[in-house]
Amino acid sequence: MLSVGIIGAAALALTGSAAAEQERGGGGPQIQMAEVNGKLDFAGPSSVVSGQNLTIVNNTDPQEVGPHTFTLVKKGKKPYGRIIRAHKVDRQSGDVGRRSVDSGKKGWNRAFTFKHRGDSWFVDEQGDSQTRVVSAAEGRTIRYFCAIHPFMKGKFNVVGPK
Ligand SMILES: [Cu+2]
Repeated sequence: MLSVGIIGAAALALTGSAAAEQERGGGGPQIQMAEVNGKLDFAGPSSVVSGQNLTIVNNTDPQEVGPHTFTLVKKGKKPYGRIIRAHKVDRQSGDVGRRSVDSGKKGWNRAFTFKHRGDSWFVDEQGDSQTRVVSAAEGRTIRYFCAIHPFMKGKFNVVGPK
């Protein structure tokens, strides 16, 4: 899926931001929005412990690549209309009225579907981050994508404490 070069660069990006996170007294897993070898993608862990804080970080330049969302979804067709409405996007100006959408239990747990709202975060600043607890139960698979660059996507398994 990813070349060795991409993994290496992503690991470097993760190392740098992990250090910054530790300076802020944070820690915990992160998912980066990154541009690696000229390609936008998410870089994050394949599993996260239920109840742990998960931070999403934008490491790209919005002037060059535009904003992103980190939006929980399911497989298949994506409910763009519902995502756009949940973020209160003004269709004329493109302004985003609500950056953070937290549905269901507080924290990362609920995917957007054609029936209901899910969890999502909109970001248009480089270096900006958002932390929420992973409130999804152990055994779930969380899938996410960027509603602005739908080829940006990833998933992680929610696991129990070791
Ligand atoms: Cu994006």
